[in-house]
Amino acid sequence: MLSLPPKSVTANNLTAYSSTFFVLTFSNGSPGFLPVSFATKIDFATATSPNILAVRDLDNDGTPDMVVATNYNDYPSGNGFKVSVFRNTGSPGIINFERIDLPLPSIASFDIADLNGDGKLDLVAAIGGTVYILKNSSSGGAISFAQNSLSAGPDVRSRIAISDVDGDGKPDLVLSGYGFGLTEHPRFGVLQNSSTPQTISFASAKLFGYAYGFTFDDITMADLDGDKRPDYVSANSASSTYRNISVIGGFAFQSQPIVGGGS
Ligand SMILES: [Ca+2]
Ligand SMILES: [Ca+2]
Ligand SMILES: [Ca+2]
Repeated sequence: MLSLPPKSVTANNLTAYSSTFFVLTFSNGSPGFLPVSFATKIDFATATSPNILAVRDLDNDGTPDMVVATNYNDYPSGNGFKVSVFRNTGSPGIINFERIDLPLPSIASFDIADLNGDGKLDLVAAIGGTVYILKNSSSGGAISFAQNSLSAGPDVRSRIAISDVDGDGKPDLVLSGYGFGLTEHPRFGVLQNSSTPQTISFASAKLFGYAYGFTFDDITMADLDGDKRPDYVSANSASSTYRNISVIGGFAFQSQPIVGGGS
C-alpha cells in the first residue's frame, strides 16, 4: 500500500485539498510484494548524507521529480548543505534523473505546494529565522525557480508544513519553533498566504501552542477529526497535536493539545 499526499485541485488561482490521503493498493494479487517485484536498484549521486526527500511533478510533464536536501556539513569536501532537484528524464521502462543544485544554504526543512495558484508547484525551505520562497518558473522542460526570502521571527528552528489552515483556497505556511524569541516558550507559527498569481507573499506569523519546554520536532498538518480543517501534529517529547478551529481569514487553534507526547 502506498500513501500519497492529499490530492488537490487548483482553479482561479485557489487550491482545494482532499481531507484524506490518496491510497494506492498493490493489485498484483497474493502474495503481494516480493524481492522479484523490483529490478536491480539504481543509484543517483546526491550531496553527502541526504536526509530530506520529496517526490512531486515540478515541471508538469506528467512524471514525478525529486527534491533531495542534506544539512550535513561535509567539511572540507564542500559536498554538504545542498538542496537538489532531480528532474525526471526517464521514459517507459527506464528510470533516469538530471540533478540541479539550488542556490540555498543549509536548511532544516522544506515543503512543496502551489502557493500562488498558477498550476506550478512552489518550494519553501526554512532554517533559523529565515524562510526561503522559491516560486516555480519552470517552462519547456527546464526546471527553474525565482527565489526570495522572508523573516519569520527571531528564532525559528524550523520545521515547515504547507497547508490551507483557514480554508480560503490559499495554502498557508506552518512553522515550528523553539521559542519565537528568547523570552517565548516554544510555539508554532502560521503565516497567512496573501499571494497574487504573480507574486508570492505572506503575512507575519501568528503564534500558537506551547511545547512545555521542548521543541516541536517534525510536524505535519492532517484533518484528524474530519471537520475539513487540517490539525497541527508534531512529534516531540511533550505535547504534540492541536485542533484547528480556524475560520476563513482567522487562524485559531484549541489552546490545549489533544494528544500527549512521549518522554
Ligand atoms: Ca505556483
Ligand atoms: Ca489559507
Ligand atoms: Ca480537523
